[in-house]
Amino acid sequence: MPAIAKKSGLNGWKLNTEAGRQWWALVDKTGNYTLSEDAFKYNKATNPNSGDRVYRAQMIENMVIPELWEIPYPDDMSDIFARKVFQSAYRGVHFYKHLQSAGGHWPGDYGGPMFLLPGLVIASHITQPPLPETHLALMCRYMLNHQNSDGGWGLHLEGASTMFGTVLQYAALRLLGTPANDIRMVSARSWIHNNGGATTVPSWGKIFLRLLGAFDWEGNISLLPVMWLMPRSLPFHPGRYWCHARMVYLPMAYCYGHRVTGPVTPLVEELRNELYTQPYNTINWAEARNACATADLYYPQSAMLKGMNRMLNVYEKIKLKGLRKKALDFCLEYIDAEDEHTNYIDIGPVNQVMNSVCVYHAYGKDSVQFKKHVERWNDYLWVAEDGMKMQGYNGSQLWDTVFATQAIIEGGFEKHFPDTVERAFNFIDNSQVREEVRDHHNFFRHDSVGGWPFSTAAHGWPITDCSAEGLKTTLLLKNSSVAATCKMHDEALRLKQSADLLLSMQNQNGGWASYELTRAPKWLELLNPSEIFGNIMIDYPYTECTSACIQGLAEFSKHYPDYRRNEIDTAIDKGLKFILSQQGDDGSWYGSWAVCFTYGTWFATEALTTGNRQLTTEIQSALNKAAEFLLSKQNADGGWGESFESCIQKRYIPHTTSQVVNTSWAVLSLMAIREFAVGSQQSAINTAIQKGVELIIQRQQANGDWEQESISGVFNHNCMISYTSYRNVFPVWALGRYVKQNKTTS
Ligand code: LAN
Repeated sequence: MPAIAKKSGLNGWKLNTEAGRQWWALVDKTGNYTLSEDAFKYNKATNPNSGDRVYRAQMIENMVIPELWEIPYPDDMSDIFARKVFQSAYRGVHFYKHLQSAGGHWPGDYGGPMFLLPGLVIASHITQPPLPETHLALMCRYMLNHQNSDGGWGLHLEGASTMFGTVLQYAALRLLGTPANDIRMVSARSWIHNNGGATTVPSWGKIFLRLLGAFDWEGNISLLPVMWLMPRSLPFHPGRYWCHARMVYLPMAYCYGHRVTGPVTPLVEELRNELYTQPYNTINWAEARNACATADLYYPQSAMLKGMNRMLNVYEKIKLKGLRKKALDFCLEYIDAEDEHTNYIDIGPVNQVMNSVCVYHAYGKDSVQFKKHVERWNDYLWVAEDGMKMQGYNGSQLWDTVFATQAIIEGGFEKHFPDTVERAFNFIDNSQVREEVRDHHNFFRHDSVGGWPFSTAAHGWPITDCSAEGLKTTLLLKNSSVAATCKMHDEALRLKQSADLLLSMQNQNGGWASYELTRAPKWLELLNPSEIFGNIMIDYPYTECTSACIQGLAEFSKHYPDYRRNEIDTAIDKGLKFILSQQGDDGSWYGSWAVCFTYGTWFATEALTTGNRQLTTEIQSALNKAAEFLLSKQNADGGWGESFESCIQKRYIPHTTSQVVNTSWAVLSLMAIREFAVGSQQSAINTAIQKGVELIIQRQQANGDWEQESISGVFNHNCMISYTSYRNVFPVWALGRYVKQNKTTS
């Protein structure tokens, strides 16, 4: 354990922000900034999710909690319960406003996956610039904090132990100086050995170990760089992959083709000895190639892929050198373009560190490219009471800001917090993509202008639903009491560009995917080599993305009724049909990006009840079924709670306790549906809403915050991810909707 471990407590860490960019620094211990270390206790046994306490403590230090009598509920609100709801929502917004950055966005912990930080530690070992000394202890603390009681680590922080998680944390902890005889390393090693040793680590783990020099090339599947030179019209051309798969397999192919390996230091030699169940030089690497630990196996490699791999590994021995060089030159050109397009942030945490290794290999450690990469490492790091982690993106800035804004204005709270909303609007305004990136079609990018990214303008990859939420929020603000101060410069042009972009991103089947059109058939999933993620090969249409696009376009048409009206109407109708087609027999919708059916159902029902459409009998019956589904899942305490296992197993699996976030989605959804419900269903819905809202209020803390409960985000069915903002935003949104619907009831 580094010597600095004891010295760098959490009380001196402070988040800096600039135009959405976020980075943590240890401020001068002698400065004014001190908080009690006691505030930052983390206990995995109580809750493996940290509560983002370090950032929150920094922001709420001087917060004064409003007394109930100071909260100004509207004069026409005669119903006692509605007043209570109003006060709770008001406190929720009052608390949350303190977390807003000067630039208008809401920073928050976006951790969860456990395979990201080790990737960075390995990259820094290969490229040798030391990670700042102040960081090392906190990184170790994070990894050790998340060790499971059986000695291993999961794919994500709530997951049961996997070979992927365990081998990577083990290697990273050792690289950061944890001795092999540390009791926690000893138990990690026995987990690894008892479960088959590191030869059974899934393919991405093999790639990381190989870069490090602790795995043999023979044991890796070929990532065939020459695929990039094939005709673009081929259905399996990598330019057709989902952009995340495309951008991760690109640097992987570069490293594979160049056999990039870090320095085999004595420590790496030790890892070779420690990670395997037999001596390193006796391992049968060809056999290891297809081995995957049972604990990890979620999406087995298909027979077709295995067959292809066998052939490709033969090709590797006879490959055409000239062609390989040409392919690798293209890979580097594309890596450079991605770096430039995203200001070296890159689309995500995996290709960020992989590209760092590639440019280090191509241009050297003193190159501008490499230095720019290293600077951006900080954008991915986050400090919370569990230590320093690497996040799933460079943040969720835009996403959190559009949701927070909608949550606040739903109940009219912008009247009470105009500055907060104005600052949020400025952030949204500044985050829209205004220019196309260089040579975007050559590098397989869809158009970007008019879109919004998930994080920051500097990252710049537009996403369908982020764009739609950006558009919708901007327009909703025009109808709010802060319209005068939330004016977008060049609004008509920019919002039309946004609508154009959304229209261009709709698939033939009416659904919207995440970043781009679906570019290849579903069978391409048979080439998914990851073993641990589902649905990564192509960009599939999603209920959530489709719902957001429908809502964005519908709002747009209200404000610009003459602009491409027929096309928008058709797009919305096709989108609604797609959503109807996704409803399960039990009336629910599967959610792909959060846990799980309550999330999907909330999105779907928002779209189906979106104004300015005719309520067809089909929609009516879908809404009735959705209500039945939600009613059937309400717990006796009034809440809803869903386990992340729902995402993995694709069937509803209840959590052991109600969750505030699930409850908020369910209640929001029921409130969207209730005006379309009839007879006895309507009164059942009303009771359910009342009980759900009561639970949300009960769970609120005196300062207006809600406790961090279980993890709520997910990607690719199997990996969970934290959305810290959700525990504040969705309760406020649900309470706000209740206020809106009950303003004048008595
Ligand atoms: C995200 C984060 C945002 C999310 C929403 C906008 C919420 C969603 O509605 C659409 C999909 C999207 C953009 C999304 C896709 C997958 C991401 C990028 C992530 C969950 C963040 C991290 C994850 C990424 C794939 C992690 C790296 C792992 C790989 C398998 C490449």
